[in-house]
Amino acid sequence: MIHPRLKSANRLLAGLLGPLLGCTAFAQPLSPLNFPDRVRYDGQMLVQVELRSVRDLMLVNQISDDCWSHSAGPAIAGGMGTLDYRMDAAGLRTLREAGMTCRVLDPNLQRTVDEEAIRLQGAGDGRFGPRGWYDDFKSPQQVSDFANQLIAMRPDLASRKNFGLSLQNRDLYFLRLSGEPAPPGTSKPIVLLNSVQHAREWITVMTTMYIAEQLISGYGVDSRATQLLDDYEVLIVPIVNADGYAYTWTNERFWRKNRRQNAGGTFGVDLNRNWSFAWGSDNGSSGNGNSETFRGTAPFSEPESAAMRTLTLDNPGIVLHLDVHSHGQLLLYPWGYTNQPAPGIGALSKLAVGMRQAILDSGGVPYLPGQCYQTLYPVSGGSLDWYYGDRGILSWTPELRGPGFAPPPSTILPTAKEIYAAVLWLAENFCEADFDQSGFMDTDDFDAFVYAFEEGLPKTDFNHSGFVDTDDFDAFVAAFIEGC
Ligand code: 0X9
Ligand code: ZN
Repeated sequence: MIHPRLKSANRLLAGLLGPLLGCTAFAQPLSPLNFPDRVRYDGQMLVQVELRSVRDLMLVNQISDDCWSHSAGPAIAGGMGTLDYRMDAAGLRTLREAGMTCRVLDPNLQRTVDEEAIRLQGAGDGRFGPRGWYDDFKSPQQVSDFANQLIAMRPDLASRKNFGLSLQNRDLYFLRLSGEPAPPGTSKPIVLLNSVQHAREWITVMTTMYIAEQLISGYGVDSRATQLLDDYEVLIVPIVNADGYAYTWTNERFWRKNRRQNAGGTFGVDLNRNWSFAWGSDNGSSGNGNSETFRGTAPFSEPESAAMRTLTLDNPGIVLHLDVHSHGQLLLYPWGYTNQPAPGIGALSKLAVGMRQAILDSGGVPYLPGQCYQTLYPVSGGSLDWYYGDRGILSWTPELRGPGFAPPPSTILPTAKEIYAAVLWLAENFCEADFDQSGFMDTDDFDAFVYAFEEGLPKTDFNHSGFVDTDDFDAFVAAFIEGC
């Protein structure tokens, strides 16, 4: 803790020197270092815990509520896998005394946070190194400025729109990218990407911004970027949890939730437990405001998740969705709320396996595809299940690279590049004519379409015109004949 007297001396000094140096406090780079009230992590470490039984899991959950990552369950014979937790030395001792195998991944989280803050302060002068904008993580303002620069580069391809306000009245915005327009009376299928529902997962923002940049700067130059923007419209929400993300830059680096003041003096709702599909289960979320997975008082009680819902309903052409998180090198698909397989799991899994391969082919690291519930842990009220279960939109949650939430900045570009490769592959291999989502196309798809079309179901609006008519039938037949 900084001594309060030192704090006021600092303020005094800033007040005197600011005008002399011709600058104000706001001209300083936004670095956590400029915020003396930030939460400290003295004595805290990141520990990878090997779980062999449910008893192990229960014990570790008594020690720490802050799970940071996850490895594959099947990776350890006869066990349940490993999980990474933030804890102190006493917690580690308790686990070891109970016979559990623990590996300290980061012995000193405060040092990691300090090193990052010093680096970010140095990087805040507007000059870039060899990796350009991806040299280091970027503050909310820097992300917004970069979005504007991208749009200024190609206003014919890219635009930006606000779609709501956060709890603390920050603008929530998305980028819309699109090349050739759809034929009159129809619209193109839409890919929706969003990052940072969880405030501390900074690398996810860098990744979706990289995808935006690659598509914009690659249009007309790179055939794959061009094709993607001609075939689809792409919506990108770089910052869902606007208040939480800002808060991690100023006050608490490892904050996860939004900034709701809950009853009982606790703060924050986990936005990824606040969606209405399977909301409310204690298996995969918590009813306790103190918990890192607090689901809120009602589905969509939070303006940030509610605005995402509205954005989605306002864009009925969305066919693919990625909710980008970190970390764990996973490609998760529904369901999160149950271990039962989702109907249509064939297509979800086949496309996840394809994305894994595309990542590897691009020179990236291995990502493990799998159903969220078993591959990671139960999640109820998450966006993944809502997109798939409520809207019928194919949805995945990539968990990007770590280590931790403050990885070295050299991790940013390789991570962003591999996820861009996955998105390109996904868009190129997604097949709307696989109507029954079995993972391959056959006469069952034809039968399923005809049946749904006769019923007038909204999902047979195949040309995305806003209503179902014989043009949709013709569009489906054309796609079916073309094959996948
Ligand atoms: O717990 C989560 O919300 C995600 N993991 S994280 O470590 N980034 O917090 C996993 C979410 C998977 N998606 C859904 N089941 N909705
Ligand atoms: Zn997350």
